[in-house]
Amino acid sequence: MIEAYPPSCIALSGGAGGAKLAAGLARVVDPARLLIVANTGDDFEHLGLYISPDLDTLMYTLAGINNRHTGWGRAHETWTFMAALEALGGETWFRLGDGDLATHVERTRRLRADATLTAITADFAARLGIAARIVPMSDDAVRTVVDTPAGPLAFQHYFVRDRCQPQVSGFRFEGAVAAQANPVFVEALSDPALRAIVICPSNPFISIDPILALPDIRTRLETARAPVIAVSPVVGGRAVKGPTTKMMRELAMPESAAAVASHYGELLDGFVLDPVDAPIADQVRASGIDVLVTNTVMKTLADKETLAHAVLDFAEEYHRRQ
Ligand code: FO1
Repeated sequence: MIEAYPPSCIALSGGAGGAKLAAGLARVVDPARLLIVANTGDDFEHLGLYISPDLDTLMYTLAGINNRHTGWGRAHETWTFMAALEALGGETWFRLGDGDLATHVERTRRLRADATLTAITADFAARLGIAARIVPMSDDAVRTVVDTPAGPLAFQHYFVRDRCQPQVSGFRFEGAVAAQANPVFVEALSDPALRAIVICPSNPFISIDPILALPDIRTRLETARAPVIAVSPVVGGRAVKGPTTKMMRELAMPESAAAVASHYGELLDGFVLDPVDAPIADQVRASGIDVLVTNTVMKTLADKETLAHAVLDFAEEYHRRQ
């Protein structure tokens, strides 16, 4: 087990978009002092396997073995299992690559042997050579349910089986009230060494809100000594990836970065906007949130590192002003 130091930076993240910034942060801070808190609201049981998509996307991305084209699963994947399953009439709407399958089989085996998701993730990450700490937001079951006019949908049914087509009317995070936020996360929030809390550019509704729904987390974030800084997942009125702006439209919200900032509300000390959205910076500032305008579209590793540096400098500037 890698010696755990008090984290200087906590990153809240879902899958693809958030994982890019998490990877950038892991390159610019001492990774042993970076704590990445992963959304587990997308987790589900499928084919008898426990699947945790955002934990896996974060692990694979930090290990450099993520599939850049799909935004999930592994690179250089093979699909023998899927083809064989199809031939047997099994469910293939949720695609499991052969290498990715090993993650789900071994995680499921360990969970059945009473290991915690936290412990399993720490061991998998160490084996993948990841120095940053990745923890699930909770070891208790929290499941995102998508409310639609035709009734509630389990998250992966909405996201993958129905390809985000249904109109959303709201989200619920079943189990969140009774769940215990990961003690590693809770402890880090009150650590005097903490310099920054970063809400990565993931989908606010399905990747970040489940974390914020855990007991006392909003309060702990608001009272933490470190600034809470969110990077906008919306640029020029469009989501960098995924259904964020479609959801905003369906929730009758403006499809703008400013609407994301006000969605997080009181929580935020800082908000990072792409230069495309510089014209709305004053609108966000008007609600008492500091704004940094810098490139938030991460195409290269250098982009991820540059954004990570900018966010951490933004946090240090906040401390200087206290
Ligand atoms: N997303 C898809 O759109 N289609 C898939 O077949 C699919 C399979 C899959 C397998 C493992 C995994 O960790 C993620 C997978 N995802 C797939 C993405 C997943 O639904 C999303 O990453 C999250 O749940 C939302 O960020």
